[in-house]
Amino acid sequence: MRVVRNIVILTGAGVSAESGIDTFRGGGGLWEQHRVEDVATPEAFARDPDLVLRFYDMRRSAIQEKQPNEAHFALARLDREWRGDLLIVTQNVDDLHERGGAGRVLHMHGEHLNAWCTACDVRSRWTGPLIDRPACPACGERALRPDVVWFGEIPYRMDEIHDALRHADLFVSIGTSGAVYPAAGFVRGARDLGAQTLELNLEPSQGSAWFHESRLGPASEIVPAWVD
Ligand code: BJW
Repeated sequence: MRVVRNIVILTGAGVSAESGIDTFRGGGGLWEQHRVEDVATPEAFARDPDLVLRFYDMRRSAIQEKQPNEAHFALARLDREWRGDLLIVTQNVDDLHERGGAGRVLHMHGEHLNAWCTACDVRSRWTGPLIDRPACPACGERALRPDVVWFGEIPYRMDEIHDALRHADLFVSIGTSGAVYPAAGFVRGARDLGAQTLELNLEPSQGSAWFHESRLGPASEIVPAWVD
């Protein structure tokens, strides 16, 4: 087995579940209350922007009251102490990795606390509601949308992610169902290139068979146990 120097960690909604942020799939998941097609596609936004903006305003306001949990803190410790390359690629749009103290974080599905101006293409920090159509701080147009990646859109910074995966000795997936591509395909790519692969999740994910090892349990317990 090769020596581990470079680590890529993929996180999903399960890492924030114990902070009180709903996951997407499964019992009680967000998609049980809202059809994906109604709220998380560019077509939905074009058809009913008020519905989509209200959905994201509600979630943006809720995450600001949530706190990082032991899984976020453990990953931040690893980030601080690991001397090799390390990248936390998160599918989450919350900021709990950063508030937990992690620095090397890449948000491939965007961030709730950013708005994207479709008129001038500038992204700005945005913590308030978008339903009232506020003006873009850069160009003044009322064309802000949540800076998140919807189905059918291309996730962010894919070149950087692929580059990190190419050099990874260890790929760890935490709290994600493996239902959404391209993130669901990272394990196969990393493994084909020789990385060891580890899954930490409450239950086996859809891609479980691709991992060399799976450890099951709540993230707040199994992530610190793995890190420490
Ligand atoms: C715990 C726990 C605890 C609970 N402790 N664990 C190939 C095949 C088929 C389809 C496609 C394909 N490639 C692309 C597609 C289309 C599509 C897709 O994947 N569809 C599938 C449904 C099949 N993908 C796309 O459209 C993507 N774009 C794309 O592919 O562009 C083409 C392209 C890519 C690359 C280069 C060039 C071109 C875009 C996908 C965008 C996803 N957007 C969302 C919404 C973001 C904004 C928002 O928040 O509203 O992202 S959807 C939603 O799913 C969100 C999440 O990031 C994402 C993943 O969900 P996640 O994190 O896995 O959550 P859950 O709920 O599914 O799972 C939670 C897990 O945690 C579970 O396993 C629990 O057991 C566990 N858990 N509590 C530990 N306490």
